[in-house]
Amino acid sequence: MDYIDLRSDTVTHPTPAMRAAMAEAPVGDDVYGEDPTVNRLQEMAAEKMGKQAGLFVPSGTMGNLAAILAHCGRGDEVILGNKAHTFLYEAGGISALGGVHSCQIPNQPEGILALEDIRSAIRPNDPHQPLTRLIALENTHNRCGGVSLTASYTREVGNLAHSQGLNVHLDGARIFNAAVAMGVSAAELAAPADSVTFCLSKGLCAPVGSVLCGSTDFIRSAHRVRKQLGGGMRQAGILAAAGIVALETMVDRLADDHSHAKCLAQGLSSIPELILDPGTPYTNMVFLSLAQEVPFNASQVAARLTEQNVRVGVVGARRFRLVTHYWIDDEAVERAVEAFRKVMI
Ligand code: TLP
Repeated sequence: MDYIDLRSDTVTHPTPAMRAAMAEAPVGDDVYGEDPTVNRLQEMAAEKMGKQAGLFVPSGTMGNLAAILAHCGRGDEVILGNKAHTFLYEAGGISALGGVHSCQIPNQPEGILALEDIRSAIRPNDPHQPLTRLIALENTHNRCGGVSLTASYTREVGNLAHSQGLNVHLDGARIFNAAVAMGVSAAELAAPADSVTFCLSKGLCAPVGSVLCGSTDFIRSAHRVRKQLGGGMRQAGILAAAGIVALETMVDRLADDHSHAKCLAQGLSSIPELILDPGTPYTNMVFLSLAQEVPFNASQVAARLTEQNVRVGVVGARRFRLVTHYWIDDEAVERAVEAFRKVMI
C-alpha cells in the first residue's frame, strides 16, 4: 500500500500466498454444494468455532442477517446492544428484510450487556408484545473500543438465554482478535453461542467473506436464508481459497497488530492535543478525541492527515478510530504518529 491506511482492517489486501491459492483453487458450483474449496473452508471454520457446520457468506453483514433471520420469524424480537454493529451499521436489514423487531439495551463500556438488563428485556408471553427469540452479542466489540468479551461472561448469557428457551448469536467478526488477546481458543469464546459469524476479510486479510457457524440443522435453515438474500454463489472456491490461507496463516500474527496498536497509542499519547480513550487499545483499535483547545474538527484533521498519506477513521465530530492490521508495520506506526504531530501545529 502506498499510503498508511488506519481507517479499518477491512482495507487489507490479500497476501501473495492468498493470490496464489486463489489462482490454483479447485472449484465447482457451490449452489449444488459442489465446490470442494468452499466445502473445505466451511469444515475448517466449523472446527475452529467448535460447531457442527459452517456457511460461507459474502460479508459479515450477510452472516449476521442470515443468522438472525434463521433464528427469528417476522415480528419476533432480538435483544441486542445499542452500540451493536448489527443495530448501528447493517442498514436495519433485520427489520427491513426479516421483519425482526430489535430491543436495544445499553452496551456497558466493556462491550457487554448487563445480565439484569437482558433479564428485564425478555418479554412475557403476552399477545400484545413481540416474542423474544434471540440475544445477540459482539466479540470483539467494535464501538466499545475493540474490547474482548470473556468466555465466562458469554457463558452466563448463554445460560440465561437457554434457561428461557432463547438462542444466542455471536457477531464474532473479530473473534480471533479476542482469542489471541486473551490466550484462549475461538471455540471456547463461541461455545455458549448457538451461532457465530466471523470475518475472513478484516484482520485475516482475505479479500471477501465471512463464515456463519452453528449446528447442522441451524446451518440448513441459514443456507435457505442465504439463498433468499441472493448470497448463493457459484465458483466461490476462488474466494474461499484465500479464506483457507487466512485461517491457516493469519490468526496467530494478530498479536502483532495488537502490539502495533499499543505502540501507536503510546506515540499519540505524547501529543498534548490528543486525548486517548481510557484503556485503549484492547486489541487492534485505538480510539481518541481532539482536546478542547484544538481549533479543528476531526474531519478537518483527517483531511490534513490524508495530505500526509495517512488515512484515519472519523467516528464523531472530534473523534477518531485507528485500526492496525497486516499492512501496518513499525515504520507505518512511527509515520502516523509524526503525521498527527505535524497537523496539530
Ligand atoms: N465493520 C466495519 C464498518 O462497518 C464499521 C469496520 O470498519 O469495522 N460486525 C462487526 C463487529 C463489524 O465491525 C463489521 C464491519 C461487520 C460485522 C460487518 O462486516 P462486513 O463489512 O463484512 O459486512
